[in-house]
Amino acid sequence: TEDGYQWFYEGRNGWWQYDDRTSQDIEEAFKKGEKSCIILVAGYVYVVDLETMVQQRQNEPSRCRRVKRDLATIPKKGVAGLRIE
Ligand code: V3L
Repeated sequence: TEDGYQWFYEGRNGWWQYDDRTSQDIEEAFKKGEKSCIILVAGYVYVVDLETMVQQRQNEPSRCRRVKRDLATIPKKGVAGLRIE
């Protein structure tokens, strides 16, 4: 975002940045004070819960990861599964 913040989801030993479009959608919901945001990941519907700060696959909620809003400059594994070495 313009203020330098991005959205991240948890990997095995670090954080992945959401792709830009999805991060923008989550940020918009967050700024509006919405409780959750629906996103699409590789054809699957996920709910990002902005109160508990997790994402869960809609029809398989055991697929659950923590999410966070943090500065774009933090150490990260990559963006949406694309590693930065
Ligand atoms: N954006 C992109 N891919 C995602 C997202 C998302 N928001 N959520 C889940 N996936 P699950 P390490 C992740 C992918 O939660 O080595 C990373 O992006 C998820 O990809 O069970 O553990 C890496 O590509 C996983 O492949 O629904 O840090 C990969 O894991 C798949 O959806 C390995 O990362 C199922 O996730």
